[in-house]
Amino acid sequence: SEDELVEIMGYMEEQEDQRSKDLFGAARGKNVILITAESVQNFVINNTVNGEEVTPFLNELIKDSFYFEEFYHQTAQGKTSDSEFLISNSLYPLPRGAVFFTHASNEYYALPEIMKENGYYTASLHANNGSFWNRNVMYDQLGYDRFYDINDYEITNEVGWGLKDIDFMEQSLEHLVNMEQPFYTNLITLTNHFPFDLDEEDHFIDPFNSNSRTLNQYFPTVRYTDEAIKVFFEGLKDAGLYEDSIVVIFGDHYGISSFHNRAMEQYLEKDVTPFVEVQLQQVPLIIHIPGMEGETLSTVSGQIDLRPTLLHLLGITVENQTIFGKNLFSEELEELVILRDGSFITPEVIYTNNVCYDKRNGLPMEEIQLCEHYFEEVDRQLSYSDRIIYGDLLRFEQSVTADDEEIVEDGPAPK
Ligand code: GP9
Ligand code: MN
Repeated sequence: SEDELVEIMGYMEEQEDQRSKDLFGAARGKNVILITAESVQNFVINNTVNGEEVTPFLNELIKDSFYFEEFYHQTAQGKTSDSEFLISNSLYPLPRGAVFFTHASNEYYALPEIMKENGYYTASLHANNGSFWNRNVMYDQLGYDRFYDINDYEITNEVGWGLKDIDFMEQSLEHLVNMEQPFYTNLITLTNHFPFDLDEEDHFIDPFNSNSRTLNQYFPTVRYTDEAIKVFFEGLKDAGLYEDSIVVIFGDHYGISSFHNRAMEQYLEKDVTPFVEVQLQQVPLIIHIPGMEGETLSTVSGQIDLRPTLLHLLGITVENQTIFGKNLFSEELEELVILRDGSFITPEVIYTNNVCYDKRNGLPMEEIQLCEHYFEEVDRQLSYSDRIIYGDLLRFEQSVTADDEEIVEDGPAPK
């Protein structure tokens, strides 16, 4: 009967609440190691090319991790720096230009700063020029204690702009070993960057075979980064840091643009419609907490959600903050992910280019209301976020929230 279902659903909700509560502080006090996996898209996970796994290490790691299988990048022209902005601030990047360049002197209340307030040493590690994306300026605003840039690495093995990922991981480990604990760090990889050039000797798998040299070469470079992450985990264990750390791996943005849709169709063996193109904006999110059981979550989620999710796991509550992301373990989660171009995704629909697609079959829907319902919310979030950045509004954050508290004090006493 209906009552039975109500009872069962009530039970499920309870379970969920309990899980969220149990996870609060599950990683309290641990070192936090983010790995920004350059250009790694989600379609390579648990996938093969010429019969060989593209990401054998990550595929194994996922079994012992929280793996969000429908997690979207929300970056725009600021590429990697936009991903850093999303994760640090849980705000949207700008529709044009890179906020790291255009608004680097704004007031922010960013994740590194919050971690610092909670007793963490904070650092970003990236073997490229410190001025790339204006990082050396913006990082001060975000609250990093230290930026390990190209000058902190011995250039043993170069590709493109920087050190190859395996060397980068080995040398980064030395920095971590000498770091004050607990630390919050972001390791930004580089080898898997367009145009995906890599010496033959570093190829663990063969390229794909299509008329897109870019897509063909993408597979061996992703495979190389997967190997670098494996090397990192082994090093972490050897150094005795593994048990005291959590590792969060995520893709920063797409690597294969729509110019390569034809080759992509050949690889995926299906048409790349606008519906599929939005899904190709999925990047992996893997949260590995040593000793915890793995779980694959189908929650519709995005980079903007990482900060509150991470803080939940660390058991850190932030009082005065202006963010758009949501704790992905929350019991009241409304699953809505907004991409920077105004496309959006829910468990039921994908809206892009003025078409509302039904997720069950990938076809345009007759009932546009299912999408229309979200238009206001999507506009509001993007425009509020833009206004915060353009108006440097976070400089008022502490005084506005202090005013709020006064109002509460003047009001009726809480029961
Ligand atoms: C540059 C690296 C790559 O330092 O983060 O930048 P991208 O081109 O991906 O934004
Ligand atoms: Mn990038």
